[in-house]
Amino acid sequence: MRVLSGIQPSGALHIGNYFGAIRQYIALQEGNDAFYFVADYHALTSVRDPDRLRGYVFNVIADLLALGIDPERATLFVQSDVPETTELAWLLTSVTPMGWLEKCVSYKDKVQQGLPAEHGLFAYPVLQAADILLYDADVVPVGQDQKQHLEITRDIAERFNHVYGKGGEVFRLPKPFILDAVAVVPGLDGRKMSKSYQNTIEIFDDPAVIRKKCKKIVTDSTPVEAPKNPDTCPVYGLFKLFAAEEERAEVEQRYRQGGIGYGEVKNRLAEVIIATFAPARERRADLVAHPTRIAEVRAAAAERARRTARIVLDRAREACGVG
Ligand code: AQP
Repeated sequence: MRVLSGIQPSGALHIGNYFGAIRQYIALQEGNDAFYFVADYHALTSVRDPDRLRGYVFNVIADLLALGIDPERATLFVQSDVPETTELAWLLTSVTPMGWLEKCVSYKDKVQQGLPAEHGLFAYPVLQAADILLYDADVVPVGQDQKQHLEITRDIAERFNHVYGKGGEVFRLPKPFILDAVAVVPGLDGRKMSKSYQNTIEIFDDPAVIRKKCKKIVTDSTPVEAPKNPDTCPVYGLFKLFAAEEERAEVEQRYRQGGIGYGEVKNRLAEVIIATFAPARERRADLVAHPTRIAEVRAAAAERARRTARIVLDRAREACGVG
C-alpha cells in the first residue's frame, strides 16, 4: 500500500502534529511504501522570509528523523525538490470548479485570522491534490482538519478521470486515515492546537518552556476536592495521550470523584511530555550537528520521489493532451 502525507515547515512541530500525524507516519512506514514530504510550497502562504523558510525545512527533516522516520523505509523528501508537483497542480486546477474551493473552511478561517486573501491560500487544496495524486497514494494519514481537503482531492481526481480517463482511471483515489482518538489535539486554550492560534506546545520546546506552558493551560475554577469533567478539560485531554494506561485511569477516576487539582495534573503532564521526547531530543541534537547527513537524506529522497512523480505526471499530460 502506498502511504503519503505532508507537513508544513511553517514553524516548529507541535504535539498536535505529533499525535495527529507523525505517530501514524512512523507506524505506517512498516510494511508499506511510505512517502512523507516537507510542504515548503504550501508554507509560502505564511512564511515570507527565505532564510527562515530554509531553516524551518531543515528543522522539520531533523525533527522527523529524530522522532523515528527511517529514511531506509520511508521516502522523506521536500515538496519543492519535485517541481512536477506544480505542473500537475495546473492540470488539476483546470478542472476544479471555483465553488469547491469557495466552500473550504480552512481558507475562510485563515483569512479571518488575518492572513491576506491571496490566490495561493485559496488554491491550496488543488496543490494538495497534486501532492497526493502525483504519488498514486492509497492512504493519507492526517488530522481531522484535513478531512475536507482530502474530500476535494478525491473529487478533483474523479472529475479528471471522468473528463480525460476515457472510461478508465488516470488517478488513483486516495483514502484519508484519521484516528478518532487523536483527530483534534487540544491546545493551551482548549481550541485545536495550531500554530495560527499560538496555543502550541512544541515537541522540542526546552523543558523549562514546556513546564511554563503547561501551567498556562486554561482551566475552570473548580476546587481541588470537587468532581471535574475530564472529557472537557484540555489538561486531561493532553495527559491521556502521554500517560501509561494505569496512570491515565487513576487520574480520570480522581477527576470524576474529586480530589485532584489542575495544578497537580499540569505538573505531571509537563514531566511526561519531557520524558516522552527525551530520547528524540538527543537524537535531534546529534542530527543538527551533522547537517550533511540531512542533506544526503534529502537528496536521495528527492531522486526517488521525482522518479515516481514523473510516471504519474506523464500519464496525466498524455491524458489531457499537453506535451
Ligand atoms: N491539533 C491537531 N490535532 C490533530 N492533528 C493535527 N495536525 C495539526 N494540528 C493538529 C495535523 O498535523 C499534520 C501537519 O499539519 P500541517 O503542517 O498541515 O499544519 P496545520 O494542520 O496547518 O497545523 P497548524 O499548527 O494548525 O498550522 P497552521 O496554524 O499554519 O494552520 C496534518 O495532518 C494535520 O491534520
